[in-house]
Amino acid sequence: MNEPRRVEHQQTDKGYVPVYTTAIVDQPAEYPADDHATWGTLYERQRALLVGRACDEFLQAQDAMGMAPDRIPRFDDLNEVLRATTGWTLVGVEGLLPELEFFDHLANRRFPVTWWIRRPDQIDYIAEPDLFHDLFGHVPLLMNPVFADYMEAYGKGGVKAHGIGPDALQHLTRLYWYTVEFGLINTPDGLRIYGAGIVSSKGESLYSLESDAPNRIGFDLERIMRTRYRIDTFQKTYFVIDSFEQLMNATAPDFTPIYARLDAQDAVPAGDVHVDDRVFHRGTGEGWADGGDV
Ligand code: HBI
Ligand code: FE
Repeated sequence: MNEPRRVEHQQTDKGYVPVYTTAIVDQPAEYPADDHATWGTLYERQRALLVGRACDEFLQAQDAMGMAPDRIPRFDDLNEVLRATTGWTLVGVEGLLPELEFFDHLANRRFPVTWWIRRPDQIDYIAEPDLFHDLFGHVPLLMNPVFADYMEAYGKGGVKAHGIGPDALQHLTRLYWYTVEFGLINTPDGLRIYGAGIVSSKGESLYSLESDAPNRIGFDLERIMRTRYRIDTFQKTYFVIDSFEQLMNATAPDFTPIYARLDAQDAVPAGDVHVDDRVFHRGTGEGWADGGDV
């Protein structure tokens, strides 16, 4: 089992968390059999759930990259196809990066992927992003040209927001959370998942589409940037985009006046629904995957 190296724990705004060095590291030449087995178990379990639940772009990209359950993919192999398709590459890191480093990578079409995978006893949940979350969850959609443009634009916006201050950063981090991590997309066949935090989670892959508990609200940039979120439970609200173009277009304007407007408004609790929200209801036929209640 490869353990993450050079880990220091520090008191940060996210609590007492491991803060890793920001260095780029090479993917280990070899992984122990246990690690490959963990990858395979998670890969097969998620793919079985995601056909009919994840958006086609995600599933097709994952296949096009040659990802498979038998072994942990090699970053170099993925980079060949990814670089040729959208100009993105993966870089190995120890784990969570300080925001500015993370944004700078995205702004340069580099996605930081944690080089180690969770232990077998963490297979159902791990509090921080590991190789499975990053590689299985985040990387495939970087093959989609429009989403790839959005991720670069997001990184550039993040570098700017970091220069403006912590409030702007908080607003922008919510946008990442409710799109890149926990986003849903509306399709002619119903609602589908594109968020990495959902596709890499067995429970949330089901809950996000089939439970009556959470709200599902149409994409609204400022509504999202005002809405709080929880990092330790399933989401109380999912935001639904109509297309990746909608996401890209929403990030085209300069956010400075938007941040000023948001600073003058209260944050919205994660579970709230407003009268002017475009709400997706079960049973209206608007975008429901079939499946049991969870
Ligand atoms: N670092 N390696 C890594 N991966 C992430 O997904 C990540 C990060 N640092 C910050 C961060 N995500 C979030 O704060 C984003 O919302 C910006
Ligand atoms: Fe993530």
